[in-house]
Amino acid sequence: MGLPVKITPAKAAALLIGLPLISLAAPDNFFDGPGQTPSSHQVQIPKARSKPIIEDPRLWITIPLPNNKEARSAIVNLGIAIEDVGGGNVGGVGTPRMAEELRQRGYSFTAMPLRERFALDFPAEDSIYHNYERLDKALESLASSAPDFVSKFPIGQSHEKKNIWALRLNTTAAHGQKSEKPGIVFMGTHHAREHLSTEVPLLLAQYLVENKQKPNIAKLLNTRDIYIIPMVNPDGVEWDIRDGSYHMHRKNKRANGRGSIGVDLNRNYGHEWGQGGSSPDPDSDIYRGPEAFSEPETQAIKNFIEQRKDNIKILLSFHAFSELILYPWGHSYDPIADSKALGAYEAMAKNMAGMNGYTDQQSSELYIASGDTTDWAWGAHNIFSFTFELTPKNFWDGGFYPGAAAVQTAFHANIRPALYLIDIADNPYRAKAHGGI
Ligand code: 0X9
Ligand code: ZN
Repeated sequence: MGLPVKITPAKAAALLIGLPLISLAAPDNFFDGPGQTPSSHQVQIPKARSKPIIEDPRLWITIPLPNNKEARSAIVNLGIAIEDVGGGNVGGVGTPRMAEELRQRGYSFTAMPLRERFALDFPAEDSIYHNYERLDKALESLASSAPDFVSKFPIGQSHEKKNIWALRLNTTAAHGQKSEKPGIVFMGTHHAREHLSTEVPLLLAQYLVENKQKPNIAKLLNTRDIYIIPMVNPDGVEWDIRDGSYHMHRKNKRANGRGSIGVDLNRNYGHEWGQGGSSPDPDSDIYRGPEAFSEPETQAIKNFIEQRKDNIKILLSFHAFSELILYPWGHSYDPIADSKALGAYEAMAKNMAGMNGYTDQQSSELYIASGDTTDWAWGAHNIFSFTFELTPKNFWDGGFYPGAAAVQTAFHANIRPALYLIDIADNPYRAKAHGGI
């Protein structure tokens, strides 16, 4: 759900004073599209440029709202992607047309160009994060450091033909061989700007390889089939960090026409696709795509899971931010129908919350969203599936771009939950809350 840099209270105050907050009293032509407002905080643009600059028409919209899921779902159903909840407001990303829709419906709100709201800093200090090329190398070096049980392979390609890499840790089955062992898959970066969600699964892979001699880790490695896919949306990641600055890009790189870019991969999965909390508008940050699984990236995940559905029992998709542990359903306020499975979900979520301090809840408690990874993995294949919204807890502590220090914080918070899930993948129904497994 955020900010490009660590924002100190002083910086935040300067930001609020220094940037024009556009309210409903703004000039009439404000909602006419991009390029209407002067900016003293433009994105830094290098002089030589091979591609034309694409103006970003999106707005940061702040809406005073009662603190309940129905009120938030009404907002996402206009196509606005909610990114921040708290203090009596929600903040999110929308288009001028969506702001106009809010106005017509009588909402009071403020809106300002996203590029002004977020173009505050540049990521030289964040070089600890992995772009696509560095991730490729890191995975390669892990695989070659332990060829006896680690393999690296592509599960498909993105729109721009980048390989979507997976790492497999299995002590008995070589790459391509089926395994009888219970399987688990960790994923990161469906959403481009959530870079921390690449780092945590990558560090998990490194941790498992480096600690393979420790008895508890050796036991997990010997008895499980572990997959790690740290960057599901490589095109989006590269687009978010183009020009050495952050661009608040969420979606993939599908060319929607008329300069509009991207499908929200976490609205493109095929369980109850096209329902609430997703948008048919290509300009929306929660654009669901023309049909379920229209995108090569979600197709790759679908094929990957379906080839292994006999042994994959658990899925964890890392996102950012808010420090939440979410489980299905996301498309409906109803709980899942199978009460035994619901008990197992709740117990696992509660236990993991006890380890990382995050808040555990059904996904739709946050807001309705249809077409996400976990609804599909559970709905289509009964794979116990979680979304973790990583650190920070809120927008003012860095949002999507919390800085280098957040990498260790997020990893340390989540290594125990990750090991717990690997352990319980043999039978998630043995989960018991409060001190049990
Ligand atoms: O909206 C999303 O896709 C996820 N949040 S994020 O800020 N990373 O974009 C949450 C998906 C969980 N599902 C529901 N809230 N229904
Ligand atoms: Zn996300």
